[in-house]
Amino acid sequence: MNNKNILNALSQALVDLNQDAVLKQVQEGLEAGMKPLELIEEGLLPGMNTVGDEFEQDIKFLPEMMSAAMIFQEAMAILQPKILEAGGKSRNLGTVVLGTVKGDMHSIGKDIVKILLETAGFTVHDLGIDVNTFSFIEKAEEVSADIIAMSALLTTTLVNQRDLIEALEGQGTRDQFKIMVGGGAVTQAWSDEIKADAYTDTAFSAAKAAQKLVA
Ligand code: B12
Repeated sequence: MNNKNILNALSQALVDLNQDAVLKQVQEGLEAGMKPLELIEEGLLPGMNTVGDEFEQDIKFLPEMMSAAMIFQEAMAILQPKILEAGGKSRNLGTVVLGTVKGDMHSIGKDIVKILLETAGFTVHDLGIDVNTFSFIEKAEEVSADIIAMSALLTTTLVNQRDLIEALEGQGTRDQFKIMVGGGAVTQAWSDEIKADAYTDTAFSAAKAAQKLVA
């Protein structure tokens, strides 16, 4: 199978919720010399987006979305160490406090952002999911973070990104931290509106944007 076929088969296997086939395609891709990031961005992600579209159209339902997420995470368990190996983590570019905002349980995108920030040379404090504003700020102050990075996948939880920026403004410490926002619900327009310092729509570009922010 050529690389394009492997990516298509990988994507389709995730849509079919066929874990064995997903892991087989990941393995085949790696054996064919494909980059782990390519398998994620061009195989697993398009599959996950299709699952999301089918959920919206009532073709798939919540348990199926959960299976897709679990299979995605199994594939990441194979790919993540390979990405970190290739990164060689010797520098320390800065410190990032990362999390998914209050009310939001989506973790997959945040986890990929974490891996790529670490690969780029950042120390990342991952606060997990459903993180309230106070916890973000408390941790950022404790570790003297350079960047606070917030993920939001639900339109209803987006406001929590704005709340954090307003809380920093309220206590007069907005200038101490750069703020990055991302996740499926975020747009450049929203990022501009809340005066975040950076928004990107992929984890790869998030790592690049973070490097610019601390340069
Ligand atoms: C998997 C999934 C779930 C899983 C999550 C499991 C997990 N451990 O994460 C489960 C089943 C739990 C779930 C639950 C729900 N979900 Co859901 N889910 C999805 C799905 C299919 C995929 C999300 C995902 O992981 N994508 C892959 C990752 C890699 O993409 P990503 O998160 O966008 O991240 C990339 C970029 O955005 C960026 N990025 C991410 N974070 C950050 C942060 C920063 C700082 C930066 C710079 C960049 C960045 O980098 C990443 C990699 O490139 C999406 C559909 C979709 N197409 O996104 C729906 C979706 C997000 N879910 C949706 C909904 C409605 C729900 C539920 C409300 C359903 C329900 N009725 O209960 C619940 C909400 C639970 C809660 N309180 O959070 C809607 C949201 C609609 C909206 N706009 O508000 C979506 C869009 C589906 C749809 N089309 O309707 N979900």
